[in-house]
Amino acid sequence: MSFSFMHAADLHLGCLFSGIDELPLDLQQRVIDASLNAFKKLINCCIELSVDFVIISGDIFETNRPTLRVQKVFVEQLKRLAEFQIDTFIVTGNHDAAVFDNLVFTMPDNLYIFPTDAVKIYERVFNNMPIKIAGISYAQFEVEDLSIKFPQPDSEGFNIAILHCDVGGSDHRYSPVLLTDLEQKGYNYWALGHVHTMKQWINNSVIQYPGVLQGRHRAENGEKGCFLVKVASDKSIDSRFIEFQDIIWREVAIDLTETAPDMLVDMLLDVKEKNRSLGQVGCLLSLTLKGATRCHNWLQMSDESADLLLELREGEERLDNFVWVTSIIDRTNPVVDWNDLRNQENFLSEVILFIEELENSLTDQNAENKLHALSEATEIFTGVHGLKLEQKEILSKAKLLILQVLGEGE
Ligand SMILES: [Mn+2]
Repeated sequence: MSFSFMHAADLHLGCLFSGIDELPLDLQQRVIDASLNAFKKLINCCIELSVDFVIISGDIFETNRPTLRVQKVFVEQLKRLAEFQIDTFIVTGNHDAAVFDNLVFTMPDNLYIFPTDAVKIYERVFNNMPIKIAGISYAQFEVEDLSIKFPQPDSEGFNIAILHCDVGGSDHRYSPVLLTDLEQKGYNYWALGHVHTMKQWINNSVIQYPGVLQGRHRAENGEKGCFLVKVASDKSIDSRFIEFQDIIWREVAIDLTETAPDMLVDMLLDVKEKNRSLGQVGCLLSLTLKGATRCHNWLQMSDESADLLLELREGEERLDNFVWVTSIIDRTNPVVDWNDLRNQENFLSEVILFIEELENSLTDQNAENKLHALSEATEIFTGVHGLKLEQKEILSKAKLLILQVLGEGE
């Protein structure tokens, strides 16, 4: 290996988290600190692995006026890197454009902030390999395509470009760029920021987004982190994703088809423990229950489902590696003997057979029209709107609904 670096982006230090109002206060504080804790974990790892430098590709801060506390954590952590002679290269993004004009601490000497008016290039040599690191920062919240400002690099050594941009994006505000334009520039590595989920395109150039370091709400679920990039003396790139989140949002679907009511609580407790064993972080877990199950009727009782949530949350607020069940979404159906109903030769059986006929001819245009009407009727009856149901799901809902209306349900 010739050298290595860490490529992070979108730290959003000091971000506000959404959907945490119902958490106990201890856990709320833990979530509020999560972006800072994830950043500290990243710095620990850089020191442990002795990387040669760190790149942060914009949106380091949630706003361009971070609080004193957030600024202090940032500066303290960079100073720790300085003690180990690890440089940090930063561009600003749309969230933190011009933030460095607003900070009240002196930045350490190991921090290199790219200017906003033109691409700047820093040069380094690691194990005899010359490295050039090019980048440009956002001057304000909205910018045009900044990639055109990057010069064609020379072929000597290893060339890195740092940019906060929207690859393939149609939004004109955040430096929309074309993937092919980045590829044609000839840089070995494009260290991108802005897109919050990890994404990579590996061809002649390695072009990648690490995504956020810490998820900020339920939609940013799953593992979050950044790339450890190792470059060999032949310039080949080995890039590995490392998790750094301090709190993880997870969504788990559980099929209860085979679950009897007396197994339900133990089964969900077991799901909770399995999630805890996945890592030493706090977990905010949303459960969706599915399947035609004997648990359905019990789950329909609101008192019981509220109790179930309390049972699953018991004692979690005291644990470092808590698993807090944020919600239980009940999408279960009752158990119905369709064969029996089908054979009854009455109005109900005729309707069921009609729906099943539709199920069997889903590709037919005529069926599409009937299906549309059926979907609207289901929405009117159930009061559920705007759900983009799959066609099959619409039909199975319609079947259950007709059963309910005609009074044959459990
Ligand atoms: Mn961002």
